[in-house]
Amino acid sequence: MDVTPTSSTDQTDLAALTNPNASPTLAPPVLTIDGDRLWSDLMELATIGAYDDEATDLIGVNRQSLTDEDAAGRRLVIRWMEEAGLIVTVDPMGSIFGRRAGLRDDLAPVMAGSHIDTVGTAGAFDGCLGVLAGIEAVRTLNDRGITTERPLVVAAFTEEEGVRFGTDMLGSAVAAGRISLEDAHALTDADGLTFGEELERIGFAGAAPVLLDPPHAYVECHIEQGPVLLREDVALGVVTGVQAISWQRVALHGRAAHAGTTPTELRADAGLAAAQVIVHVRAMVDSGRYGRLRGTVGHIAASPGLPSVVPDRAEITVDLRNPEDHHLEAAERDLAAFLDTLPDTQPGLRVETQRMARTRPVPFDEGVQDTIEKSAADLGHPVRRLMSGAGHDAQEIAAIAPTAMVFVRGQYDGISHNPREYSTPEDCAAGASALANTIVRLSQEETR
Ligand code: HGY
Ligand code: MN
Ligand code: MN
Repeated sequence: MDVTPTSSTDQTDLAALTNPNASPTLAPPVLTIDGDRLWSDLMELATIGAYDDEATDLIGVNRQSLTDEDAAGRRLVIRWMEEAGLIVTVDPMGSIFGRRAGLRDDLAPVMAGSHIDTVGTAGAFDGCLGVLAGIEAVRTLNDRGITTERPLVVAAFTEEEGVRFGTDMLGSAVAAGRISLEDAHALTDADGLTFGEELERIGFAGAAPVLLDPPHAYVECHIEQGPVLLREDVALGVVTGVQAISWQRVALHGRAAHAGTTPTELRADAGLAAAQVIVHVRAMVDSGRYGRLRGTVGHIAASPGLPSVVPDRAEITVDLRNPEDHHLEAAERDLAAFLDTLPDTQPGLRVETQRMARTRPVPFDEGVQDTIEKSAADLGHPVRRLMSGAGHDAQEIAAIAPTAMVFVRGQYDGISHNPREYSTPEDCAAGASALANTIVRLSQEETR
């Protein structure tokens, strides 16, 4: 890590940052974080929940929220936060906050954060980069003896992925008031264990307030998880917002029957119905009627799952996304109308749907975007502004504070939610340095 004041003015600026009476408007020095230290943390955290991924022949990460692996990852991150001098608190969702005092400690803090829970087939970067970059920014300030005007907070929100308890951005949605603590604690996983029970079991039911005091601003550093920055040969992106997300579970109830003896016209084949839904989702996307709709049936299960038995039950999840909410609503109506027609196609077939998640498109704060762009430019990095295809904690915190994100280029066409997810040490360091400089700039602001 090194703060490299490039001119005497920067020296003055540096002094200004440590002198409580100095004018906070001086431009701060350009900070560069310790990329090796950040990379070492990323790789160490990735060992927790590591598994041999047969499909890719790589080491993947499975550290789903509130598992023992997640608890171990939490303890490691809390240790790193405390070693960096942060005062750590935990809220009743298990979200972790590390606070660093500012010269004007009564002011609302600048917050940087993300998540450390992962999907079941993850790489080392999704979420973790944002939390560890926040800690690295603090270490960089410590190394140079810089105290920012405003306090800083590094956050790790619980269950951002939503793959265990069925609703993504859960911890940040509760902190920002979109989902109640009671509803969140009542959510269950595939084994019927509730979020609340599992949080108690791993010992992370914290006593901090449920609702987050609105920070002055929130910035999240995240791997892009898509191909745009790589294709345009740009290391960093400034995120303009997040598209709308709709998750629902569809259960199809038919009738079990012998695969050989049962005439086709007497069947209520749940597996067939599930296949028809999957084809219909893709047909909606290909129709062009719903703008830039993306549709994914990620979970497909049929029971009893035996070769000679007609499935009597099938369950699928439908993930629909769209930058324009009116198109997403129209696609949801289309799907609902299609599901209503299915019972007529097979006598006795019944269809059940359950809403899992629904978030609207979220635009990010222009001013925070501009601050990120300035910080990246100070580091010699041009940026590309882009919308996020993935959901993020930032979209929840945007409801209570000016918010934006810095994206870091991913390799291998930006694959993510897969062990092949990868960004280079250099690009991760660039993203973390841009984050560090952004939070310092934001910490000097009187108001927004
Ligand atoms: O689903 C998402 O986009 C995010 O990874 N939770
Ligand atoms: Mn993420
Ligand atoms: Mn993710």
